[in-house]
Amino acid sequence: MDFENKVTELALNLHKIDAVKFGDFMTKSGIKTPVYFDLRVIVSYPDVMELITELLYEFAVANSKYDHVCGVPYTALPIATLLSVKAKKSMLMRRKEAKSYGTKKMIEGHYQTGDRCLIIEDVVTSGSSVMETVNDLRKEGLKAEEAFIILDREQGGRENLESNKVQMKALLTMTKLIEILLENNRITEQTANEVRDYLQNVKAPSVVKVNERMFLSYEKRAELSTNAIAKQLFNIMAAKKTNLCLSVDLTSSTKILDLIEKVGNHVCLIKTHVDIIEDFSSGFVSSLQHLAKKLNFLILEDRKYADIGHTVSLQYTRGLYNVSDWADCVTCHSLPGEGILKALNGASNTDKGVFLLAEMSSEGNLITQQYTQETVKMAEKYAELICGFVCQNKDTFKNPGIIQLTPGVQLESSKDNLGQVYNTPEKVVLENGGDVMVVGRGIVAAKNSEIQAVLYKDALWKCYTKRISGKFE
Ligand code: 5IU
Repeated sequence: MDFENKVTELALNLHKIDAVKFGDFMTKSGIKTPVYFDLRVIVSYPDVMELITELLYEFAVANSKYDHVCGVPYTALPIATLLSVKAKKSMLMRRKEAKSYGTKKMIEGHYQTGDRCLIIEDVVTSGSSVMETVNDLRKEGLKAEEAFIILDREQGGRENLESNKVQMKALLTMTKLIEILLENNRITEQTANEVRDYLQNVKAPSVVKVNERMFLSYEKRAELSTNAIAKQLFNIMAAKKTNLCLSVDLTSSTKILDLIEKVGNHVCLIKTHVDIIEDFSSGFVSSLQHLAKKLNFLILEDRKYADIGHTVSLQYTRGLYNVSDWADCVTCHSLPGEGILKALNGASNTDKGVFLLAEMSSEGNLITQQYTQETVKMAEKYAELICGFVCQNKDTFKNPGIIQLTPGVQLESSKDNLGQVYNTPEKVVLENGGDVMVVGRGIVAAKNSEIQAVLYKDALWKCYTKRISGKFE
């Protein structure tokens, strides 16, 4: 049987086993539809499974260059399995939920960075399910650029996938399916027309281009910020051409001020831990502020507040350090719940920002994917307060007005002996989506910190310009 005949047989079979139904249905997103697909039933029909496998194999898989196949959970999993066996190629499995204990692996199976992975899916409407799998594979450094699917509903999925650099090939389109069923008298002309009208009129919402912020300039993003400090920081970065934040983890105020005097021109943000300074004084704070004005950078106190709202409001506005008096922004955990944001929100009359901790750079930290997602959600109500997230991944959030502050950066990837993990500028900016990169010991411990700061500044800025040019993949 030739390919066309097999496709016809598949269409007729899908109809026969009720994997495609006509009538009045509601889609997941609440839109009325005259046609409904449920390919989950195919597992009960080995002949149909075999036919699909053969078709996918002949049509696409046999001619592709790839190292693995990966099905979009769940319907496509058994199909991917059959294909993997038929093609004698490895299969990878994507989890829907990350395990909460042990390794936080989303992808099961053995693979190497840079391996190519084909995506297998049953039905594509908007393409968002395919993108979830693609994103998880890409996070692992795998290449996912081709998706082979059984049926394209022709409602915008192909375009959405293409705009995310995924080429889609489908065995059947909705138009073709209707044509076959009509020709073989399985549906009436009226049903066919209803479906055609529906296709003309109803497009799936476009999937937000993954990480639009990855391609937008800092100037543009300043316009999109709802927090005044994020706006300022974006503008400083654009003006000074630097996305480097120096973490001045020194314990003497003179040493800190001396260092900032040398490198302040090359950074957009200075990050402090004032509680490690042995000779802290209000004089130190005024000198720091003076330098910030003179050299045009903002000040982030990396306090990582983590208590109940009431306590945090006292910690922020009172005590020896009186942080709210001088820091443009602070870091804060989401762990205690929203009260902590309420406390920080109400605490100052001047423009302030909060970087909320969504992920950490240290090995074995207990933050789970769900915690990260809930953290991002928690921030939504505080658009005027949140200037960014401290995180490690480009998919943590999408809002381009918000800043991804990423620590754990050195020119070479490495670790320290207390669990800190360092990534290179390329990895952090191009792959992981860092907007402002925090460098501490990479500069502070150098023999000549100014030369080193310039090295970091140039390397990081080069990655950013490459990133917004979109030519990095
Ligand atoms: N920092 C991290 N990782 C994190 C968070 C904060 O390293 O996940 I949240 C802080 C700790 C230190 C600085 O002050 O960023 C990084 O310094 P080094 O580049 O010296 O490791």
